[in-house]
Amino acid sequence: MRGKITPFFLLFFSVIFFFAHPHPLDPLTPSEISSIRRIIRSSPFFSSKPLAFHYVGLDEPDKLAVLSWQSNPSAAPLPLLRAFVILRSGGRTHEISVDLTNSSVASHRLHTGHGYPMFTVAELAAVSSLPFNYTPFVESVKKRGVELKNVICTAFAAGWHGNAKQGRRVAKVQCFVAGETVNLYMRPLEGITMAVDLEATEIINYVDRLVVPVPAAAGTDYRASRQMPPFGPRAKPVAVAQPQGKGFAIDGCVVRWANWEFHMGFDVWAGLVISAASVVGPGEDSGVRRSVLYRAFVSEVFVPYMDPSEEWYYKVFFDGGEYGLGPYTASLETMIDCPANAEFMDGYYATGDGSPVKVSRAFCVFERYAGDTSWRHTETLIPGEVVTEAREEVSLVVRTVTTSANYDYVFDWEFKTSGSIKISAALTGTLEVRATDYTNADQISGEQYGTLVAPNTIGVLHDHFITYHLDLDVAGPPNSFVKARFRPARTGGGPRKSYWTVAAETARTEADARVKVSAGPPAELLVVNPAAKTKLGNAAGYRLIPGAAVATSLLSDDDYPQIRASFTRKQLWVTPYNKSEKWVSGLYVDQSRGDDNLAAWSMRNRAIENTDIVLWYTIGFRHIPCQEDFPVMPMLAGGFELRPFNFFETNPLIKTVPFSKG
Ligand SMILES: *[C@@H]1O[C@H](CO)[C@@H](O)[C@H](O)[C@H]1NC(C)=O
Ligand SMILES: *[C@@H]1O[C@H](CO)[C@@H](O)[C@H](O)[C@H]1NC(C)=O
Ligand SMILES: [Cu+2]
Repeated sequence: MRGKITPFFLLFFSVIFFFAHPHPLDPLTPSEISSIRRIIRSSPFFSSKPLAFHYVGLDEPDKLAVLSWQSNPSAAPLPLLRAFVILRSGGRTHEISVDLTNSSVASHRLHTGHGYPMFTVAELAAVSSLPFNYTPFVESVKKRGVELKNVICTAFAAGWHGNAKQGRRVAKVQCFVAGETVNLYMRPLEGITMAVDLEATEIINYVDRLVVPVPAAAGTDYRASRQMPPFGPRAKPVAVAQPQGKGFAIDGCVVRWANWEFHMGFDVWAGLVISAASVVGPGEDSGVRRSVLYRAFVSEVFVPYMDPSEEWYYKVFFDGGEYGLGPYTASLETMIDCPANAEFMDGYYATGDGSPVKVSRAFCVFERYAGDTSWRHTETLIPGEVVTEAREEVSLVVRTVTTSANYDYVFDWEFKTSGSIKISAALTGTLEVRATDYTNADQISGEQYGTLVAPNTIGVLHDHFITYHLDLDVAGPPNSFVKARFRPARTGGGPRKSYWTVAAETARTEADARVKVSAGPPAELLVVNPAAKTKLGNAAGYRLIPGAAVATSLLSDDDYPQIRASFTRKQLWVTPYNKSEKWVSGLYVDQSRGDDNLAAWSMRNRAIENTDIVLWYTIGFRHIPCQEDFPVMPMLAGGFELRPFNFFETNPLIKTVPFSKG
């Protein structure tokens, strides 16, 4: 917060301005969202037209302006506050920049390229109710011996499968049976495919191709109240205690804890956005706060299913760009999603009609200590004593959960006092299954696209690719990307015949920086600031350490979903910072054609050495469903770590006071 004394005549203005929008990267507030709606509604162009708000978010201020504001918040003026809005009106897509400082439309252009903006929650709900008044569907339900009142329908993105003509905004509607269970995703009404027009709100194509049994409700419910004895396995409760209270403080959207400071924001596309993360060093370096990340968030979650049949081929979902992670962010609960010592923050986004909606408890923040050590050593060679010394591993976790229809994604950002940030995504929730005649694996013949996980139920093969936008600013914006390759070497003679060494290569252009983690000679992936050296002369750096989930796409290059998500061929890409390159799958993902995605931008092969760079890293899970994933799957986590490498002068935890001495 500003500590400066403000002259009286400025007080009124600055207080309003200040409390309304204290940090230039703060997400839009509910009143700002309402103002945006009013400004657009009252502009002459839109005043009398029907329109739908598909994206409303902060138009990020110029990075240099934010950095200069950050270096001296009390002196520099706040960068201009603008919102970026995507509207549909009159069958066209409009991009609008709204200036909130003077309540005006700053720019307005039409999007004429391929693809459409993300769906609104309301339009998906509207088309999901269409089948109930559609006679052929009612007949299909009757034919299957299912009661219409137990049927629940939902809308899915239809994708793009090669048609040259840009048609209308269509989606597919699929229906399920609830009734005696809440686990409707385990009971698909298989064989029925409906295409709907999202803007006319009508069914435009209906096919009932095959009748297979609806899997039974028995055994699908996951509610504790519906389980029958015997119960178990059972663990005794474990509690968290913080006898001296919480160690972090939340000031607006800024979190301060131990040696870390960062900003948390909410965006309708990405959900959680972490900005301006900086850390101070140990001992003599303390007080010197240096940046690590400027802005980082989940840019896309791409989930292609591997069943090419008529009912399933279109199931290649872009949960970020098609639906938005924000509207499906869960309201977190203590002792369910987060421990008892957590604090919560709300998020806001705009509905299709432009009004603000609140996502209560969209994020939680908590300190974690699970009895682990961050370093230890036992020394037995000192005469007369055994020295054992250790420090506790304590971290601060920021968590958000998105439920994309059947799946739940738990996104964690774990900040460690050691300077590391561990970023993880964990999958849980229910599978997407295909109903089948088979009731036993022995009956199965011919090509199957999954595993029999219950009678009449095939868990279909699929991948989850979660791509992070990581604008690292290691000790400042000008960074280089270095691949340190391990090189096996031979000695010329002597007792040892071989060893390994490292050859560091700095990537000069985007093409040098594409990395397939799972292939080729292993390399350390490093971001360094060539101008920021330690006292010993090493360049300050951060390593990106891939974790367990490193799948890349196995779809062929000419397959339409792969054309759209061509960036899933490699885990790591590096681009020069460009404010408009935020969304890895492009700005208009629904029915996109791959002409505005990371792989397309990277074709320009721009210089990336010693400049402001952005890393894009994809966590990839290849998911072969198994019986344990039924009726709800146990959490499966993957991720990566950003870990300091010559960033600090020494182990940053050498001067940390242990709990027992504190
Ligand atoms: C609002 O402010 C912007 C930036 O200063 C300026 O370009 C624009 O002309 C202003 N619009 C109106 C309507 O005053
Ligand atoms: C920034 O990105 C946009 C979208 O990819 C592109 O049109 C523009 O040319 C880029 N600017 C620079 C300087 O590369
Ligand atoms: Cu899965």
